[in-house]
Amino acid sequence: MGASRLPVPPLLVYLFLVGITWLVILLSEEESQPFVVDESERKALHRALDVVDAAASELKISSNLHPARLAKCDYEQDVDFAEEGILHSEMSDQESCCEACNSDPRCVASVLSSVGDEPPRACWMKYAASRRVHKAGVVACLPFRSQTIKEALPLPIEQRAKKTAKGELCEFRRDTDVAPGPGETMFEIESTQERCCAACVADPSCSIAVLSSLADDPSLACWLKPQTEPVVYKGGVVACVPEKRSAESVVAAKKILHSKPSSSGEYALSESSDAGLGAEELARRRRRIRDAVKHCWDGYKARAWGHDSVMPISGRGVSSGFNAAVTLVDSLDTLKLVGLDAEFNEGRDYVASDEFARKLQGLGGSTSIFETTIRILGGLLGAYTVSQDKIFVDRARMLGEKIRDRISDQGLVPPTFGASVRSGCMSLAHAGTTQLEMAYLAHLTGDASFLKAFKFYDTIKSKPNLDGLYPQCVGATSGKLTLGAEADSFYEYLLKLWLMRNPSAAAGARSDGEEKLDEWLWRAFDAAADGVDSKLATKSASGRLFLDDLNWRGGTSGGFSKISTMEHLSCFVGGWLALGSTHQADEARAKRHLSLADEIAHTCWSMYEAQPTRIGPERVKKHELDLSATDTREYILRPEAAETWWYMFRVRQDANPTESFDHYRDWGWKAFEAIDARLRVGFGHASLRDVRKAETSSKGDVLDRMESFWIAETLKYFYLLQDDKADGGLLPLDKYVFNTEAHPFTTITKSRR
Ligand code: DMJ
Repeated sequence: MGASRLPVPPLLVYLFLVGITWLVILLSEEESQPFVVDESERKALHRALDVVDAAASELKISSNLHPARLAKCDYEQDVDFAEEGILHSEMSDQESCCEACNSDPRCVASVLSSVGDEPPRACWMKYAASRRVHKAGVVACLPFRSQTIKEALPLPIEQRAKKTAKGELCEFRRDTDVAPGPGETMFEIESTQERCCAACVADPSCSIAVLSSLADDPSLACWLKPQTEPVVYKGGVVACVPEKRSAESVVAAKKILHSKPSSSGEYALSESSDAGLGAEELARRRRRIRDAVKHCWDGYKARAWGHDSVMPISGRGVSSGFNAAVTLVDSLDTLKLVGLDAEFNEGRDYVASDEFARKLQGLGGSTSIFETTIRILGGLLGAYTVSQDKIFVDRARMLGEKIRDRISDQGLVPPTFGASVRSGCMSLAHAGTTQLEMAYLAHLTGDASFLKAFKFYDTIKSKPNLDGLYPQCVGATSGKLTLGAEADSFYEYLLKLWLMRNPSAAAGARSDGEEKLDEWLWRAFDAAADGVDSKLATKSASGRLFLDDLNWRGGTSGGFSKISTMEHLSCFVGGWLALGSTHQADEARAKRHLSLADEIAHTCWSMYEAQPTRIGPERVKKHELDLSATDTREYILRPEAAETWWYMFRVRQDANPTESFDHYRDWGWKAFEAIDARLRVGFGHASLRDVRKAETSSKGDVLDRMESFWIAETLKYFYLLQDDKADGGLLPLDKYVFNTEAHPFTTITKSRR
């Protein structure tokens, strides 16, 4: 074990101090012993904890392992837990397995399987660990934190009241909180019910103490509050009221335990409880999502810095797709948005480094131009939008020139840097997904040569289409018509480029040519929106609206057949239609498009809700939500459902500020919680082989893969959905346009063509 590698003197000091501290705690918890802590004892306790922390940081110098984590692990030989776990990694060891549990706030214990197990020496994370079983060769690790977790479990009813040494009765109330107010203080982190209550008894200004839940950030923190109102119901929290201070409002909290909680499981007692999610709940959700972003960033930083991505289970760095730190660049604006400024700055410094410049120069060969454009160029431009740091424009220009030089005179884009535009089917999505990035880059640099990308619109406008829907291969006279793979973002950019160029603001300043482009963009978007409505939207037997694909045989008179397939990718259509509807002059059309968008948003939610994991699949076939007809049940952390829920929420809330559209937020929150619970692993979030399988039972159920769009898009949309700013949110839709990878660009009021 790692402990034997530690130098003896500091270790002994440390263990001695831990022992003393635990003795103090244990004595205070004995039923017959007073657990009141007076001011001097509290200070002494804090001093002892400070010394422990100091000793821990001293150990850091001479240990490869995080000393606090190491010291807080308690190994047990031949012990397993019967509860199902999540496979964290194979061929692990005691220390990494324990460390993995320590870095996941929901992990109660981890278990390293024996050499004879299948798979051998695998590390399993357990989120419950009360059924202890004997199993030879297995090693269980209980993080020190589990002690406090055990103490924080809901108390049996007879233990709700305890007498203090002074004869005061301390009453515990499960799931009862008091909303934050002036004068409250945090007593300590990683507290327990008894210590928290004793601290309140000892503090004359304290009326109620609240121990936060395991899911809170920080978890199990003890808050001392002078105020007892407003009382709120909050699952997992325990309030403690010293008898003499017990307030009526706390008694009132009992009443609501019998009421139906809101869909989020929590609601305020106050009259305003029906008016939508409170600021506190939204803040709690944002904290959880921020924590997920940080977890992934930390994993990437620790194991894959400078590589394209981290393999979230094994912690290996991989650079096979780009060799240009794609996760780092793709994550930057999300880091800034969620308030992880230090992490953003680390990333920014890497972008400014010569190493990164060399990587950009080296891009070529089999690297996808489409993915490079949306993830890396888009990531650099989004980072500029949120920071105004010119280094991002410099780097974007370097990369933009490379991409511009690969675009043909017809505006076509080869699949890779090394391929030619002449070979085979030219993808509609590839050719139609550089214009937004190039327009923004031209705007920021003043270099109109980037607008070469617009040439594609001259090419496509004369090509055959059916009701505004074009085949996946540019110029084909028949073939697949879809808003899924190989086509999706072409349609997305028709609207978004039109929006970015802000025609209403710049109309007077344009030449004829520019007006024509903008007019065509809008008409092409509008026609495609109608095409989706009339040709692709199909009601299933159960009344849900799906987006089918068409096999088009060419011509305009009925030469097509439907393919009942809807990809997760197509879920973006709801957001696209909702956004477009806000610019429709014709009210009836706007209403029709918004209602279609809403039905798509609902269907995409059903794709999640119908699965035992509550996570949506890659593809549904024959409208079967039980996935009996699909050819893949994977979930690879895709964003499109969350994207549509966010647009629907934003568009409808902006139009009706007094109404509540929290159901979209709740969908996003439930999806986030489901993904976080099922897929959070040691170095990020893994992907899922089968969304119908709620438990991991064999190798390969959880895939060692975290695409960069998880942080760039999915977590960003989850976060934006919980934004509570009344003025239209963090990135209002009238000021920002998102590229297809969710990187925010500002609208351009001055035409540069
Ligand atoms: C993202 O990279 C982009 O949204 C792209 O347009 C297609 N989908 C992936 C994520 O699903």
